[in-house]
Amino acid sequence: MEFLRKLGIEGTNHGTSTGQESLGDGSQQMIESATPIDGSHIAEVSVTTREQYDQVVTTAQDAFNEWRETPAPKRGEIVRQIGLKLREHKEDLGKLVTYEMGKILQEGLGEVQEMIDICDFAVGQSRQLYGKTMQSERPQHRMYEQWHPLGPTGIITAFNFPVAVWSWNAMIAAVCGDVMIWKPSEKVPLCAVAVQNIVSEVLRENDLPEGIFNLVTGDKEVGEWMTNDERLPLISATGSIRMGKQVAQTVGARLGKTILELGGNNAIIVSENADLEMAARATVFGSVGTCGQRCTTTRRLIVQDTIFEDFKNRLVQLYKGVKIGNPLNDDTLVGPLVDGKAAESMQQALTEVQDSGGELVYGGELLEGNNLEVEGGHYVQPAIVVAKHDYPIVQEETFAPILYLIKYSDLDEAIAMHNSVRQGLSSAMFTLNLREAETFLSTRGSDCGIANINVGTSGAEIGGAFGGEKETGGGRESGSDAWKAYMRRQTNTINWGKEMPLAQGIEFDVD
Ligand code: UN1
Repeated sequence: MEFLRKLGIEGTNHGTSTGQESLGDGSQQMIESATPIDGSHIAEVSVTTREQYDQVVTTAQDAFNEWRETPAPKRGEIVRQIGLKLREHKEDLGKLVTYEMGKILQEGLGEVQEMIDICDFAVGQSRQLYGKTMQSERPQHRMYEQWHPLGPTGIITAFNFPVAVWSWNAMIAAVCGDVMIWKPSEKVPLCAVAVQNIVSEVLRENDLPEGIFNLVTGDKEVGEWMTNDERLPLISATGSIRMGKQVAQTVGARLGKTILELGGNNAIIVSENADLEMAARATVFGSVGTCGQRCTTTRRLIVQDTIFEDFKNRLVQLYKGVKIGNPLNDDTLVGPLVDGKAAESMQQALTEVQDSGGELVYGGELLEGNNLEVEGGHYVQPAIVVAKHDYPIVQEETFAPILYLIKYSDLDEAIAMHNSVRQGLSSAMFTLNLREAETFLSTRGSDCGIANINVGTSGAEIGGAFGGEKETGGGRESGSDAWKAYMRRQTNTINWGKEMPLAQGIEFDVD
């Protein structure tokens, strides 16, 4: 396929950026990448061995010595060039994201746009790594803080955003002067190989060491090499809460730093004072977009009792119009789930919620081979279930398009239900009432990292800090001052006088 060729993807690909082995002689373990669209084979990627991993880290350490001495705005210039190259490859890379992960083409392209946006942001950031100047209590002393790069940074990403989440981390960390070691999800290794090809080309064109951006490929074991590795001062990991807890413990045990972006269980509160048309549209994008596989997916809808029936019917109407099928087709809004396991956990969740007393009001069917023009993928009908907020399954993040509808009568009750889950990523309220809106955003309102009014839970812009509280892990990535997590802070005090006064007025005379 032409787009694969243009991204440098071959039948067999190197999954490790350095120490490249000869492929195809059977000595190297391979991962097969198949498309969720119809299950057909795309290409293979080699798995990183322990020896290759160590070589990658050494290469990264060497590159770090050069990169950290490069002025930050010059590092920004490299990121600018990466942004330009991503623009050139937007169509092809967007298509590969769709092909390998299964999200619709609009979203595949959107994901590459998110990479381009963060590049632009990071270029500006490269001239704004500000430290503060403080007033010293001692005469003729100057006090300030400065920020230094941390070192080789491990980036572990999930299948659902195969390229964008890496770029939030990597582009910011790059201008901060760090070098990167990326382990993508083994479900989408080709997207990572394609991105690696793009950044390597920019590095070569600028005579910079290729060890600035590194790639390793494999399963959990490779991730564990990284989390245990004292040579990596920072691990940024995106994925499940279970995975995040392991990462936090392992990295914490060696007192390393983490940025964790884990599960969400995002809700929208829809008040009787909302513009219901807007609320319904935002809900549909948030709940069925990416086939319910975003960490920001709308999973719970907390609707005021006075409009509950009306709003439920509106949603069912809209859901009926959602075209499910091949994500490469222009009119498709929902593509396949990533694999059979995802389809299974969706079915399990639906059984469980109905056992608890929930009422399935729409969807939930597996569509394999059923009225679809493609076969071999795991296509599902997004589901709407009327539920109670305390059903055990409603507390869980099921990575599939299931929307739980929950009734409320007053706002305090709605907020209490909203905040009753263990996750705390994204949240929203639809209302045109100022008091309600401000209550939702106040200290007794949403406990999430992201809280919106009349904007849904998913589809955040890169300019804000992205991440969440509680079991979502507390990390922040992409915009605002998220850059600080990729650097170490140093407080400097300089005495330019002729006396040696001590702080706190302490007298300590030695004569
Ligand atoms: C994720 O699902 O891990 O806010 C990231 C959003 C996207 C990013 C989602 N910009 O939905």
